[in-house]
Amino acid sequence: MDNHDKLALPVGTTLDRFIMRKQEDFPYATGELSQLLRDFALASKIVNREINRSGLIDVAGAYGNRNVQGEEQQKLDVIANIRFIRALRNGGEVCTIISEEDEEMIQTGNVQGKYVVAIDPLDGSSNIDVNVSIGTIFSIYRRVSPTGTEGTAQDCMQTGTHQVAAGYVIYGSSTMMVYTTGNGVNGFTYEPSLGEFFLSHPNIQTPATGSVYSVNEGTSEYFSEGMKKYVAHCKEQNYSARYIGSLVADFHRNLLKGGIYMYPGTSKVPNGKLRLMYECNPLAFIVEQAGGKSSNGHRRTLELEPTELHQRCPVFIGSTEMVEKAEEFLAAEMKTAEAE
Ligand code: AHM
Ligand code: MG
Repeated sequence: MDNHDKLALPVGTTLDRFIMRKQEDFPYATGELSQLLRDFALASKIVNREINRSGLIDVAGAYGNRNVQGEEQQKLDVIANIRFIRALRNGGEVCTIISEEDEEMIQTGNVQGKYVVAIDPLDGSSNIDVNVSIGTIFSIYRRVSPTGTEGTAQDCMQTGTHQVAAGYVIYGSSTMMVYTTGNGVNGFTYEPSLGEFFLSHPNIQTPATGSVYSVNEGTSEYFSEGMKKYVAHCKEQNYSARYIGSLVADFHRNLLKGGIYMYPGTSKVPNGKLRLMYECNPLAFIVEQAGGKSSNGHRRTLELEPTELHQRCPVFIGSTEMVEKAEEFLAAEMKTAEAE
């Protein structure tokens, strides 16, 4: 680096430029997926701003509980849902959206749109009030129904292996967007003063093993025998327990450092809590692209057959060796049950 360069360090690659470069790798790409990813980035910047201001809105009621249009202030998860849906509707590439916040499919009116999106607009939203990291999770599929018509349930309930892209935004000590289009995982950090995401974590590879396990042990009374034994194994290995209770934050930490996140089925909630379409599949796609693994304890998450928009499924996700170990404990439990 010469003296002139040292005076002003380069800022690096913006998300926009990165998406554009990637598109050039596909000679027949029309740019619609690239545009869609940019729509997500734009909406997430707006949501980031709203999250950062949320403390202020509560304190002393500086903004009151009505906005300038006289509408009542909504909870942030509702606001985030509106922001993402609006951005995707305006973008024009998406015919149908399914959202954790909406019971039914949302038709955007863009019948020519080639894509459908599944989104959890603000995951871990109970953590907003206490300043803990939260996130947005999204997943993109190519529609299977013909263009020119509204998207169908079949479009929205494809197995995870059909995802074209998936990503998340973590609103943490810094805001980051991490995504894959099936060709590795890249992470971008938001620089608020410039209003841009910059490539900060190229080609993320998750460690094959780690020393962190993340599970809500407060519910261990309801764990199966195999699950109890696996958690005991984690303790024997001197793993650290780390559970923020905000999936994106727990997942992101384990992705970078190695570890396993688990939301098992229990006697209280047999299918766990997390949603296949909005939470498990997108993160499973990302973790696999980073060299990790995700399963429901017995089967690969991405191959689970969706039967309902909001279906829940147990999830064991993270470093490959740790997920495989958990599966071993659960398989042993099944064998014992069969023998009895
Ligand atoms: P949400 O979609 O209602 O926000 O719930 C999902 C969240 C995850 O972020 C988190 O990992 C999990 O719920 C925590 O659940 P629990 O409190 O049962 O451990
Ligand atoms: Mg959620």
